[in-house]
Amino acid sequence: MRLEGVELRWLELPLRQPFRTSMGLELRRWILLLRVVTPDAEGWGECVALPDPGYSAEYLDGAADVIRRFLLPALAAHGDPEPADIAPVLARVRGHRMAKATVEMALLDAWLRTRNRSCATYLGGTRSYVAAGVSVGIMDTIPALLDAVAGYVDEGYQRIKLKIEPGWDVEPVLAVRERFGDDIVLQVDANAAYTLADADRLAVLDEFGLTMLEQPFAEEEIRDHAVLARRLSTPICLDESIVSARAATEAIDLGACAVVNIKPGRVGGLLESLRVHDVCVRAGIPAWCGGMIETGLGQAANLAVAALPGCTLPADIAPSSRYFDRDITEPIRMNAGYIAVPDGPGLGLTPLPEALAEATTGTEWIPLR
Ligand code: OSB
Ligand code: MG
Repeated sequence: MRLEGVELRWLELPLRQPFRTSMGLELRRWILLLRVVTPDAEGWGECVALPDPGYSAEYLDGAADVIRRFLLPALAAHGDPEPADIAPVLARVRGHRMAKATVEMALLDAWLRTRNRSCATYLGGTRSYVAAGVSVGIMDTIPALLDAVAGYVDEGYQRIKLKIEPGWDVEPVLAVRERFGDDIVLQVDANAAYTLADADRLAVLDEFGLTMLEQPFAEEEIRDHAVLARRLSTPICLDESIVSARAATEAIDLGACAVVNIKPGRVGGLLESLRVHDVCVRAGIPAWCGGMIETGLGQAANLAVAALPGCTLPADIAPSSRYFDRDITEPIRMNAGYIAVPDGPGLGLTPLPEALAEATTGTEWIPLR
């Protein structure tokens, strides 16, 4: 695939509701897009890094810097990469997986468009609809949380995920179970806010029939997750810790998780996501596709992952209206709790010029020849 150049594009999109997690409060989403231009097609990538290094070590301006200074020159030096070449060419840069995933997503989109193939079929997706889950931020009060959850249950989401942190864990879960009963599928996500010293507190969550407890401890604390997993009946899911297929294999082998959250950005791209998926299938571990409050572009890529046969649990994929007044693509829609996997060429969605222009705060063109 011949690369003419790429455009970096910065966006700012107000969030419809503030989103608070143990990492902080988000009122708007700053986004970096990468548009790659080839003679035959353009492709789009979305960087999922947040502005601050609170979820993982990566952050938005750092990702832009790595893309500009290290990833693009490596690609340009290689010449005409095919999808399978991208990760090996970028491997001389350590880490920076979200930055690498942005580049791979754009190149893969262009490559697939040239071949008139969809990303979901290319990866091996077997689902045309994906069960949608909602990730509910930390609220100021329990009544505010119950109101929010009531709205999501009415909208038809297939499962509810509550963000938790010390001081906001057992009480909100108890309140949601009391109000909505045992029929709703409920899980919690701590974004690494606890340590093994909190094991007694976390064990109380076993009373509530949660589908999973996601990432209680820090990214590198695999052994502590394994210790907790032996104490709790609630399945442990890892998000931040699963940075690669190799990391997934080791976490599963060590008994640190019984469920895996797959995020293309966190593992360095869609092809590595497929490898993580395959590790889970071989181990008999259910997987699901996580989210990072993406635009329709990022959600289109996530939908391709969520369509894989081993992604058997509801995804953190929600309609555009959950996040933004106006998405930059045709809006992602939910129908009775399900979202259609795009089946058009490439990602199947492209930015709408007017919506894109409205959200854009800056652009930079980088020629590659
Ligand atoms: O841990 O899954 C996470 C958002 C930003 C960073 C980390 C996470 C999240 C979410 C949002 O939970 C899920 C979504 O995109 O709806
Ligand atoms: Mg998570």
